[in-house]
Amino acid sequence: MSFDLAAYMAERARAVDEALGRFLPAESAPPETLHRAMRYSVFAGGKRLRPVLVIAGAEAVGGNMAAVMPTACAVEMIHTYSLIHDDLPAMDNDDFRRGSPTNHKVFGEAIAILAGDALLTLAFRLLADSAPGGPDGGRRLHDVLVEIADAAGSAGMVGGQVADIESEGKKVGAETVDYIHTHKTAALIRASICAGAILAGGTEAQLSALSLVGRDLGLAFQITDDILDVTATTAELGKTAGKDQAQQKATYPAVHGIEASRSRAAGLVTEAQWALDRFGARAEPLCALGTFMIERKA
Ligand code: GRG
Repeated sequence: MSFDLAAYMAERARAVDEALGRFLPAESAPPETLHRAMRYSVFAGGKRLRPVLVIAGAEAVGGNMAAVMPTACAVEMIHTYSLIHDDLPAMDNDDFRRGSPTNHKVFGEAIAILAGDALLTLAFRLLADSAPGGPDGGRRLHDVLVEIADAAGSAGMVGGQVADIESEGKKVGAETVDYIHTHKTAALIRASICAGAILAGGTEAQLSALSLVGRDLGLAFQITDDILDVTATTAELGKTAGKDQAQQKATYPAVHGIEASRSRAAGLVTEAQWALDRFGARAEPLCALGTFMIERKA
């Protein structure tokens, strides 16, 4: 029987939602507006792909969901902060995200900025408490903090976002698009898988393999995102379609064309799935998530 990814994702996303509900400050706790804004975007209906990848990364090396749940939630908070800030008028200036009005449309720009700041900070507060037991628990926690901080900061997502902004309206080459995609998107996806595997005690060899798998899957995810921006509708995406072309963004289809972009994304997933072979049945979820990255419709 083939692996039931929909059931796997639904079950884990449900557990992540429940944990996020506990980790986020209550709406009734002051400052209420800020906490409402944080919860508004976190619970706006995301796929929970990155927290599921933290869990799947842990499972690939024999770990389990409960032990990595705070880390999984931290990664989702960092992702949500990036979306809130990306949607601001100073950046992508979007009115819709996850099918609802963007955070600044509901709460105003100042609160949206601060909700993003508070989510990023809370994520690291959660990570601080995530050390696994055992003699090397402290080292594993250190390695996870380094992975996630590097992936989220100027060496990762923020750096990629800057390159993205600076490339708008310019004719850029394949190397620049690869830089943007590997930093803006793939870095956090790679770090999600690796963080789960580090906490679960993956060996050096396993972590190197998963690092490459994460990079390939992250790049395939963003290439697919670029393709969907051209081929899907606003209703399907829950955000404005066709914006990349309108804003003259550096994308895979713009540089390579749609067909070459599709085959590059498929090639990356195949490469990742080969590398996952050595993990056996434990990596079935990661393999299936790879296929999902390129077959998703939103
Ligand atoms: C503002 C620091 C900063 C960074 C922004 C992540 C990002 C960088 C911008 C968001 C816009 C964008 C197109 C990002 C690429 C990554 C991406 C496709 C995000 C959407 O991720 P999904 O599809 O979203 O997992 P859901 O809503 O399902 O969580």
